[in-house]
Amino acid sequence: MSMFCFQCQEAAKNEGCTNRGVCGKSPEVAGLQDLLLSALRGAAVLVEKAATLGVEHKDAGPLVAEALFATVTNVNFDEDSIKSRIKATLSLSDELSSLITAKAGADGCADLPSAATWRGDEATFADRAREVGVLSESNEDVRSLRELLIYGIKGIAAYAHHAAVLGKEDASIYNFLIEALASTTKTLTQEEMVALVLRAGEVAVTTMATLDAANTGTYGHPEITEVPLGVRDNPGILVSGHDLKDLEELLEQTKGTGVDVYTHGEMLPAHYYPAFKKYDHFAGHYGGAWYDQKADFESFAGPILFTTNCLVPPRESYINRVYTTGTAGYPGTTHIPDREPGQAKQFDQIVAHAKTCAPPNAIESGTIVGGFAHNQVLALADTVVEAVKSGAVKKFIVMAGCDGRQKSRSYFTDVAQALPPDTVILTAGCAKFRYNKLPLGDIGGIPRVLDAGQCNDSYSLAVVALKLKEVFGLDDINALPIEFDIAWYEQKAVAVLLALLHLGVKGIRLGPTLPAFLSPNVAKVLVDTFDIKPTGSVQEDVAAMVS
Ligand code: FSO
Ligand code: SF4
Repeated sequence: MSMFCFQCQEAAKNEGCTNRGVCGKSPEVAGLQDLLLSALRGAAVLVEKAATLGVEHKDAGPLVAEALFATVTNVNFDEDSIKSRIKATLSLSDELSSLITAKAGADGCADLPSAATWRGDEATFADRAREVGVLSESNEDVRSLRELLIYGIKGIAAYAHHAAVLGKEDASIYNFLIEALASTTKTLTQEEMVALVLRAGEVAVTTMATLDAANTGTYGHPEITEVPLGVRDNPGILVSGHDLKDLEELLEQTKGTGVDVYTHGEMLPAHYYPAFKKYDHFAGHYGGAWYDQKADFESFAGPILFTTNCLVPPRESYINRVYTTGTAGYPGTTHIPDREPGQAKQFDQIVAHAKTCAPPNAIESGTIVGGFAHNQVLALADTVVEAVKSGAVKKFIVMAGCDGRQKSRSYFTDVAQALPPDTVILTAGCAKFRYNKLPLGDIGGIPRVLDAGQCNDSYSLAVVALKLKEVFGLDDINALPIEFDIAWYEQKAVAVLLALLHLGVKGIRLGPTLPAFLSPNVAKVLVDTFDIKPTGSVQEDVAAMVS
């Protein structure tokens, strides 16, 4: 076994990747990510220790959040990038140790776990990584609860980082990241570990609300929008990932250059924001979900900018057109450096590259409709409530989450097609690409697929559900005519799932498989407490959901 990782839905044999990641992650990068996690745990212990002495380190929270984000599936495959984050984390720990020693003497740093005391240079990273991987915890239930918590906070960290880029930060979120990381070095009871996992759900709600406020405060509230799927005659740049600030700066820097900008994958919902509509050269959406990127990028012909996941190891034929920025990274691609304080990122290289490329080849035509985030749906509340009262809409099916490569994910397309015409699908995240281009029609003007936005905009679906609960005078969200049939892939979906559990949602169907990192006992806790169930056959699930 040269590595062990089971953090995403595509873990080999639904057990774990042991030689090379199904995602393309090398054993070397997997080991470095394990070491980065260990260094972060150690730094978190020192942050907690310093706090007991009244010492705060204001850079710790953002550093930890960004580093956690870099270890999310399909974000960063670049050894050098992960190594520099390990070094930055160890430097943070050095600073904290000095601060603690200055306050409390040498005894201040006594009795710390090895995660907090280990130091080493690059030459020692690989050996240390072998000691600190996921399997270094031998008790499978402890391992399962710790990893469930770690994956939840990876998702939270990603959303917190996006909000921070737009100037919105919440110390309570960073504090929880620290508390959760440090907790995994301690001997806790099962109840204490479960409680932390459930608190991660609460913090995930706070974080998605913070990001929602950051996005809507900066770019306006998403509104119903028809997004073109065809192409124009100019060269183009394709933007993928989730970072709206990167998109904004690229749109500014491509104004008047004769280069158009298109979205791919999870960047589709950018079109729903009023602030981006003023750019005439924001030309439309190109292609399908992230896993379609190899074919989509071949035919796109121009440069592609990855602002976050999901990055698939690029083919030789187009790797020279792939640019990464922020937490994203892949060896052999060009990385656009972070912005200097008070300045925009510099995208001139990618713009110059685009000018040398042919226009994109058309792969689709027509438009796609989205923009049903909470403000827009609540503006239509009367119509929606009337449709429910009249019986025109019998059920809402929340099919949010992520898409992935596995063939079994056709389940979600089949469910969308098999649902009766008096049902409405509420979606967010890249899961939508399984059914958002199907001709499912509308109900009295309400489209049968309502796309709220990116995976973090699952928050919008929760806001809508809570509003409906209030309108219908119910005291339990589960009494609403709403079913949850969630597709998961990576760790942001874990955060979204924990958020739904915190909001009291029960009976969620989760697919296409239950997470490999849930031990039988931990899975039982979730099933018994929240009635979570794996997706089953299309026929049975549809029948149960509409009954
Ligand atoms: Fe998808 Fe990838 Fe948004 Fe994820 S593109 S899978 S949950 O990164 O974040 O929905
Ligand atoms: Fe395997 Fe997923 Fe880990 Fe990649 S992220 S190595 S596919 S479990």
